[in-house]
Amino acid sequence: MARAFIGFGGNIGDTRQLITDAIVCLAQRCELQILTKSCFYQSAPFEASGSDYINSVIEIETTLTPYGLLHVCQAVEQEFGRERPYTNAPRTLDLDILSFEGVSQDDSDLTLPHPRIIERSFVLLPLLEIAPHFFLPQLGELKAYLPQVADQRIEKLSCRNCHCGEKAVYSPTTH
Ligand code: PH2
Ligand code: MG
Ligand code: MG
Repeated sequence: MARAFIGFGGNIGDTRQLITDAIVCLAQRCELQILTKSCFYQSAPFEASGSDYINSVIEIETTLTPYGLLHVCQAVEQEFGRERPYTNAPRTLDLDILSFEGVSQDDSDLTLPHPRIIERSFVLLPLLEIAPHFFLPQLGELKAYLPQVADQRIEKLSCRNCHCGEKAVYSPTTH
């Protein structure tokens, strides 16, 4: 069994519902279990165009290999109508493997850990919400990178089961 983190994002349609449904879809696979889900975050498109994105991150445990998990993620993207007309085009649903326990690789099809984790508030914030001490051997504690993304607009959305949306906008002094 390996632990892995998957990031979700989208900016076409009802993305909260799409991510929720995609997680249900993943949960039905016997090769993986969902361990933790972050809240939803609304963020400005980063090096991309279109509407604001909704993002979230989950932690899973899986018997799949990294490429096995990639194929599952791509199948879910297809199921939810993902099209790829051009790089960073607006999308219904994007699933990115952020890290896979014990794996560091630089393949053109799958680089692990994800090479841009620390550059993006829409990845760092939900990831650190569910794994506050997340550490990568190459990078150290990821929370150290929060100040570098503090200028990227992002808002934690409130959800039914917690009061997480009460502090609306990320501020480096409160995390
Ligand atoms: N995904 C991208 C490019 N830019 N910006 C935000 N806010 N959220 C995303 O998920 C995102 C992005 C490419 O995958
Ligand atoms: Mg992506
Ligand atoms: Mg992707």
